[in-house]
Amino acid sequence: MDRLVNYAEKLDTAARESTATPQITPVDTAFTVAEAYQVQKLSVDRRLARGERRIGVKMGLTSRAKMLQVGVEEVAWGRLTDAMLVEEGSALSRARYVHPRVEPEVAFLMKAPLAGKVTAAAALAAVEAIAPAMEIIDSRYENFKFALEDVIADNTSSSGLVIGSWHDPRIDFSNLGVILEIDGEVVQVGSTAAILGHPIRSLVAAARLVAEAGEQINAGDIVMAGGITAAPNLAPGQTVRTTVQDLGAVMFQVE
Ligand code: 0L1
Ligand code: MG
Repeated sequence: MDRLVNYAEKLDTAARESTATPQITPVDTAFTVAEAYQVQKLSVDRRLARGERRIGVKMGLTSRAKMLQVGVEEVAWGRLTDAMLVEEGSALSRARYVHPRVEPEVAFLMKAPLAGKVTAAAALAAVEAIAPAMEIIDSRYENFKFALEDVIADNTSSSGLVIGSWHDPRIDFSNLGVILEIDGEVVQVGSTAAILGHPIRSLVAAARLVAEAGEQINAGDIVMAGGITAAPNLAPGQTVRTTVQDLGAVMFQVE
C-alpha cells in the first residue's frame, strides 16, 4: 500500500477508535510537510466518504507559545467537518477522545470566498460574523507527542469545536481579554492578540495556505482562528467556559 495512504488509514482509525497511534517521523525520517498535508487530506476524505460534511478550516500553531513548543515559524491548518461540532452548552463524552485538551479561540463565519494572497482588509470584508469559540484538540499520537509533520498529518490535532453567539465583525477584536474557566475557576487568561498579534492575520494566512493546497475558503465556512492560551486537559465532570470580552461566553460539559 502507498505509504501515505497507510498513514492516513492509521490516523483515521486511531481517531475513530479513540486509541493512540505511534508517531510517523521517528521511523519515516524523510516524511515532509507537503506529504503530511496529503495524508491529512486523505484521512479527512475517508470521513467525507463516510458521510461527514466539510464545514470549514482551523488554524493551528498561531501563538508564539505554540510555535516555540513545536519549534516552527509557520502556522498550520486543518479541515473541519460537521461531526466535529459540539453543541454549545451540551455535554461531550470524554470516552470519544484519546487525551483531549481545550483551547479558547475566536471563530469567523465567512460570507464570501477567500483564497490566495489577500490583504487584512479583504479578509475582513469576507467575514460575516465573529464568535467566541473553543477547540477540542486531541492528538492521535501516543503521549500527545509529535513533530510538525506528524501533527499536520493528524489534521493538526483537531477533534471538536464549540461556537458561541455570532457578532458583527465591525468591532475592534485585535486585543480582547479572554478567560478560560474550568468548574468556575480561572485556569487561563489571555488576549485575542495572542493569535499572530491580530486574529485577522490568521484568516489571511488561512487564505494563502488553503490556496496552496488548491482549495479555497467558501462562503458559509467557519474558520477557527487559533488557540489563545495553553490548552488544559479535559476530564469527566468538568464544566468548561470561555469568555471573550465584548463577544460573550461559550461553554460545554465533559461526561
Ligand atoms: O490548534 C492548535 O493550535 C493546535 C495545533 C496542534 C498542536 C497541538 O496539538 O497542540
Ligand atoms: Mg486550535
